[in-house]
Amino acid sequence: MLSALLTMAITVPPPAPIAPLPSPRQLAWQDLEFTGFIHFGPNTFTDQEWGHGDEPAEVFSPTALDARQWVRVMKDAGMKGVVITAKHHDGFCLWPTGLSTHSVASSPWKAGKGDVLRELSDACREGGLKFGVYLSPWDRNNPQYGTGEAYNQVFRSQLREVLSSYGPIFEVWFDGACGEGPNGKRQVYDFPSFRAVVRELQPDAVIFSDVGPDIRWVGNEQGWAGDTCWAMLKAAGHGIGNDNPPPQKSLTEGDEDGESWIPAECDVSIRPGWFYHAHEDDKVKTPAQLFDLWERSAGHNANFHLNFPVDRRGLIHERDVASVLGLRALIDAAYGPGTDLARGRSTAADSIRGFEPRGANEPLRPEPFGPDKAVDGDPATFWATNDGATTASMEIELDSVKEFDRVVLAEPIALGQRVKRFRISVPATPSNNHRDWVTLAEGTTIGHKRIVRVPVTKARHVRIEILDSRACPCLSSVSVHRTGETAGSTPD
Ligand code: FUL
Repeated sequence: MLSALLTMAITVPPPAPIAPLPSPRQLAWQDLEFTGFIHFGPNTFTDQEWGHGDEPAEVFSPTALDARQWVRVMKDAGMKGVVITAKHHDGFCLWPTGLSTHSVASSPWKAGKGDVLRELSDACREGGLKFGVYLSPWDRNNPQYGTGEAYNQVFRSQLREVLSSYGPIFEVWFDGACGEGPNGKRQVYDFPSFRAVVRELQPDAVIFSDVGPDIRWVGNEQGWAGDTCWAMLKAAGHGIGNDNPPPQKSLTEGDEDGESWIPAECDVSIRPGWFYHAHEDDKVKTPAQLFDLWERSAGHNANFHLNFPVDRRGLIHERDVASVLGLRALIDAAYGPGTDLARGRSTAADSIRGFEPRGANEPLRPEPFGPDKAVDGDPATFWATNDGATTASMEIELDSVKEFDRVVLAEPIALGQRVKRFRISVPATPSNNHRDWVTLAEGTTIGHKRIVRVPVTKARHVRIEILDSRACPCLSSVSVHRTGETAGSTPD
């Protein structure tokens, strides 16, 4: 009897996915959550943000460049990958390109024998960090820029050099900027052909731009995504950069009815500038400011992409290191192992996929989509409801009355992003009068991870209600946390 019931339970089919869906490369990228960005090049030495392209290669002269230090810092901060400005708008290449003389090969660094991409990709491989590249199509040095196909050919060849010489690349970052080149002309970029090169040489790499195709810019350079943040976007018909971008709101919040799955990446610098300026040494974002941004990016269904302006020595500056490690300490204190008050606690739900009422004397049977799957710590299992449902509610009983100020929700996004509106509540009195709940927070989207800030609350029971959903709701995780006193507290 028991084994018959077990078999039945195990054969309950999962909900059908609802399009659009993430590709495997997009799913893998979203799990990274936190990645590093490095801006380094002639601007570092000339105190500029946008070089003009006529800076002599001699200016590039780091005295103690150590890519292993960069990787160590980023690993210790909990980042999972790094993207470096292989070429910024000034056209200077951090690798010895065969397509131009404006590169490390003409610089005094290592007597022209150095290759920053080699050093960083080697350090990444040793340290277990994914390696990615930013390659600016805008090139203020290349004489071909602005000539049409001739420059597009140069750019594709540069891409080929970079994508075929340094091992696996996880992200290719296409900046949308399109200004004038040395001949005063603007270039019409052939993005479809650029993307084809990436797909050919690095099929697992995600391509970032204003409109994807894999990852979208979040619409600001401050490091946060909207409270509402869909992975979907109405991208069709929209180009990159000045070329008719979708409304800002769409980039920041996504589009519930978007036809394309293009999740957001929140890029921001740890200092005001992207490149190093000594006068910004006292303007490094504090751990609390970074924690606030981390929660509003990684915790708003996006990834947090934090830039380090590597300094003139070729190192991540001590103050930046201290701040980002301070961020890590705040994340660990709030969300690290052992902090989740809901993990493994008992749960109940008003709706369970495939649930069949059992007789009084029948044994309890495992429910493959029970609410316990949202608190088991396994992202592969999830609470799900029957097809056709658009609302549902589950409760968690903590092991005693606990104090908390964050509730973190997650959907199994491989099945598509579903939830449109949710509410979190607790009993009005800790004695748990279930007829009398008070709302702590209401929100809209969930997606990969939604960190919900709630007032500091003492309760034993926590209720999550899904109030509306594009398809039957599913939650792969609900966790409950107390952040430290110094953590960010900017309201949503
Ligand atoms: C922008 C560029 O113009 C900035 O210099 C920087 O690289 C930033 C990440 O992207 O579009």
